[in-house]
Amino acid sequence: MILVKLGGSIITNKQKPLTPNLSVINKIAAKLKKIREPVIIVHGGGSFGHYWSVRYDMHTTPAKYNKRGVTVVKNSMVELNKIILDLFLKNDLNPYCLPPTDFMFGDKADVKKIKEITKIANDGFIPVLYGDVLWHGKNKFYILSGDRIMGILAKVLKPRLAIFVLNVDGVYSDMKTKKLLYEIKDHKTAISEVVMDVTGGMARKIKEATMISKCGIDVFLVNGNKPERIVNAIKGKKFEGTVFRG
Ligand code: IP8
Repeated sequence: MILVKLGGSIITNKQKPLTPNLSVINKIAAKLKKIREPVIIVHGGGSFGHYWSVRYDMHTTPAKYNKRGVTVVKNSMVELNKIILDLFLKNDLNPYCLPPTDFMFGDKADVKKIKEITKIANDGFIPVLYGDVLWHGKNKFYILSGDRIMGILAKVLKPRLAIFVLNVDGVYSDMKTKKLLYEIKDHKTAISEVVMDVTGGMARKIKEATMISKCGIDVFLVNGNKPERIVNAIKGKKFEGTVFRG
């Protein structure tokens, strides 16, 4: 089984609020059709969920956020999720929508429910999960990122490999020359090398990728504008991107 995270930066246009990258989602869906192994998809918020989270100053830390903010973030994620489900359907895939409330209790993962996701994938569906705003208890809410969901799933399900689909080629050691790091084996060195040059988003991905690879799982970071790279990573072919060796 394979875990794939579709980053918000690739499935939406982050410069334009509430704008999906329909052609990219469509091309990725067409490539997923070629995969003969159970796949679980997780997607991010991009110019849908992140746009509203920033407007309402909502973060991953549980707090009493603006109620309207909670509602519009949630609503925007449902909207983006529906766009993805529709394009998967159009490409003859069988998406199975799973909002995080289906497998989380507050900020705790429901391990039984998470194990069920593999069974759904084994039955020929593509479970589609996504980052969202979640109730934490006592009127507090928090943003659960898709990257965090990847870490939670990987720990329980131990997939054959995990892939983060981005809008860049992978992890750059140097943002000026855009020198790509092809393979990261020594995780501590990798993080200290790149963290000063990356955005918060990339730093978070590196953190989750490192954690997942420490469970013995290979983690690939690939550019979704070249969706054949996703297939190459899955089929063990030569590909362009960054691998965190498990
Ligand atoms: O794009 C965030 O998920 P991410 C989801 O994976 C929301 O960080 C609601 C902003």
